[in-house]
Amino acid sequence: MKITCLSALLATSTALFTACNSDSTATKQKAAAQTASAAQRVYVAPGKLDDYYAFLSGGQSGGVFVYGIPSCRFIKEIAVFEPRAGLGYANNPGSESYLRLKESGPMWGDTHHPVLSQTNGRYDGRWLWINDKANGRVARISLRTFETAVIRKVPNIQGAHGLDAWLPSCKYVYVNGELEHDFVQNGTDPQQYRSVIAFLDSESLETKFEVMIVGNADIASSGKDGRYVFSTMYNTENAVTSEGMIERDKDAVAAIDVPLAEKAVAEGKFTRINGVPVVKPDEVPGVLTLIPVPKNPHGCNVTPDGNYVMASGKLSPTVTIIDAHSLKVVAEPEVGLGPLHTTFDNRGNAYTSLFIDSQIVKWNIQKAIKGDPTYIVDRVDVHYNVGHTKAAGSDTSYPSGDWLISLNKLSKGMYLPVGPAMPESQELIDISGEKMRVIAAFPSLSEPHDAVFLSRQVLADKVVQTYEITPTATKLGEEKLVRNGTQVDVYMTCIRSKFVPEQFEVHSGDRVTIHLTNVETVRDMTHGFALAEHGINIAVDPGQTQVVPFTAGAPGTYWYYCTWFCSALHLEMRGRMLVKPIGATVSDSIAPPTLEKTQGGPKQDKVSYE
Ligand code: CUK
Ligand code: CUA
Ligand code: CA
Repeated sequence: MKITCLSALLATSTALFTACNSDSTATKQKAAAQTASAAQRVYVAPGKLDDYYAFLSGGQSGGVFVYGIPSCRFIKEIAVFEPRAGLGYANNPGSESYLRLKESGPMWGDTHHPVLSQTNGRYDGRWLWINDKANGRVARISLRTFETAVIRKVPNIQGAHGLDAWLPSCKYVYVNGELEHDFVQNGTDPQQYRSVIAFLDSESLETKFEVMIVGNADIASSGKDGRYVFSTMYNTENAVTSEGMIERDKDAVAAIDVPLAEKAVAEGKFTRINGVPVVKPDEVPGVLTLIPVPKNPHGCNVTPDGNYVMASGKLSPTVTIIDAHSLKVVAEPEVGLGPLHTTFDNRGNAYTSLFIDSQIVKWNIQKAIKGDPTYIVDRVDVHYNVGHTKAAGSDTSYPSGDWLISLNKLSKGMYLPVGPAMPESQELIDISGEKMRVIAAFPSLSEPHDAVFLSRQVLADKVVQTYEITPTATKLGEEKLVRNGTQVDVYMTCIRSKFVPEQFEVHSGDRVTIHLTNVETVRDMTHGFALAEHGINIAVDPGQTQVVPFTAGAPGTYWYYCTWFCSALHLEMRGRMLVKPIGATVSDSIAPPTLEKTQGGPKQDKVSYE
């Protein structure tokens, strides 16, 4: 009845409204007021900026989605593991982004865990790391440009799942190998399967060392004091079937003593496997501690003060609270069915996502530790089957305690039906008060697993207006064609509303490379370059140079044109590649044709308007 009333108020449908008459006017007014104030909470007027950038992993989309919070407006997709013509990313063989992605593995990915860089316990707005679970890769995105800067395959890892930065320094990012495999012995004997937790230089993403584990590592969260990092393990059985993986009553949270691992590497106590120093815990006592927790835990989250690790029970209706320094279990409060991930505010509360109950439960950490039965503060229904949940700043030492996002796996009837597959759904929850309040829901492409929020103040002045001009950029007035046998390099510029050159000549079968620099100096003036019949379409942002190699096709005229609507003369922003038969005379000149030729023919004497 409550829902019907709400729809009646929104839709002002007489029929529905009549159906609600049993409810009091006061209830209706209250509902209307709540709806109105919820709308106000998320309303960001056109031209006004949101308070937060929310980075949502794109799951099978292979990238990262940027949303404005609280408006829930979709702002941008950052392409990482999958090409995007519209973003000028990795779709053109030969471009830097293409080569970087290609070199690291397949041209697609499965992104789960976005992680922001920190300095002194706060987000610093430098970098965002993201994993590719499917192909064992990690990428670093520069937040100056919101572009992928580095992608690396991590040796000895299948299923790069949990990801976090080692705090407080962010010297390493570490990534969990979720899928045990045979990199040690190279066979198919499951007894020999192992996995690793890999420590990567946080800037270059080069793997510095790994710690071997028996079983797997799922979700990651770093301690805050430069000592331990934590990972949940659901397959301590080292089993290869679903039944086998739930055999034991207990699994574990793994704690790795990072300074001790570093020391072992420095002292040569490791085995080099596929080029990487791998530390084996039985050779370095203390490097790995397994803390028993109820079977098959999932989320792993360290509290903002760095004192506790929360292992969310998944199969157990509990969250295990572990002292992050002594590694002892201090409490195991029941929270509800299917606890997956836990996040924090700035007032000592934890918020745990309950997959089976489709709820977020808010509970007080100290009360739970002290055994005070009133530790549950509030519950709120979400729609439906929540996976990750994240409160603003929860991974830092200074959470802000205002907003929480619930990343729901199913949206069922929440949006217009668009076929059997429905969009993913996120809900924005106001956590500033004692009671949580679901304020808004917004759909997204498949499928965000996790999210992080960054305050606008941190980033606003760090994002650059244009790309830095590279040494290899083509400068305005220095455009040229360089022919070397069948290799032809065309150094081209573009600026509203012209390519220079607007024509060049090659032979059929020539290897042509266009070095195209967008010489615009103002933000947002992106141009495109699509070349007919040659399978090429790229975007070039202000200051950026894109390199476009291809083989010239059959003799003929091929237009290239700008694909981004940039000016009133956008349609006129085009030029010709003139392909001559092999052996024919070609000109190296890129000068525009004489006026006479410019006009082409046959000419129309006049244009008739009848
Ligand atoms: S996770 Cu990757 S399976 Cu709970 Cu972070 Cu979704
Ligand atoms: Cu340049 Cu359209
Ligand atoms: Ca298990």
